[in-house]
Amino acid sequence: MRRDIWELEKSGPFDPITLAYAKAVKVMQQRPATDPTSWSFQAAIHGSYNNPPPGATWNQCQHQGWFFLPWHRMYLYYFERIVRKAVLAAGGPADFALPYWNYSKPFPANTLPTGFRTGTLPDGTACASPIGQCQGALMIDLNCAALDPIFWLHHANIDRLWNDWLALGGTRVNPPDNSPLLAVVLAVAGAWQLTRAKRRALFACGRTVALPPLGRRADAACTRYAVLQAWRCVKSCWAIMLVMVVVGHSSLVWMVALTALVVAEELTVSGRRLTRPAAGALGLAAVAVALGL
Ligand SMILES: [Cu+2]
Repeated sequence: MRRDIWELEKSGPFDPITLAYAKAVKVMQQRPATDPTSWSFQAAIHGSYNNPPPGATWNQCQHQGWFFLPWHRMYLYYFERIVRKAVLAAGGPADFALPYWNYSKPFPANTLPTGFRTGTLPDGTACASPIGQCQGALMIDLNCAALDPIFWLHHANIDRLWNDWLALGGTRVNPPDNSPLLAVVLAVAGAWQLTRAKRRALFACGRTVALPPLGRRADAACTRYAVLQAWRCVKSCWAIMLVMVVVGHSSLVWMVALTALVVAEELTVSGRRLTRPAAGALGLAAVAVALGL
């Protein structure tokens, strides 16, 4: 169970949980940088100025997107397991979990917990300090943030807020996994590209008519033409539009690719030659989504 750090530290720095964490941090800092369970390696998974050793996946942190929450939850989960192992190996509390820092509470909870301000452990030994390009206020730099022990308590708090938000209920739910539906609509869109109806609609979509030059007759003809034309375009592209609906606004890449396809088909002379290659691409995308690639 993750606890509120300021509840733990109410009566002073280094309660058993904070102390166990501090000691585990030190153990991890003493491990060689090539050890995936070392402090610097764990931090580098988030971000680093150094080049990753062969086979390591560094610089993975996900920000400014929906993936921020699940990515950091996953990251925190494995980090906590590593810390727990070090805590237990050192004879620390059996119920150890990372505390969280709820900085939205009033003073003093909105300040850095006391145990995190000192450079010395209660036994008099010094905490190791970061080296290289990461100095000073680590949390303001994504390539250094995870080197700061408070980083993990900040993310434990975000992880908690996610749960609190869900617990409020109503429309607050995690987005559903719509990949099975997406695979189906992609397959449908691919198949539709191969039909004669699609090619006929696309051909009709590009047709122009002569309109009366002036007056009410021109207005009426314009309106009629616009409605007819819109209908033809929907008939040509409904399947691709369906894919867009299912994808939603979750992925810019999908939006750009599908819009480019529609524009190329409808607005270029050679667009009609695109129907078959596009069918192939949509079919491949359907398979990729179905396989979870
Ligand atoms: Cu991050």
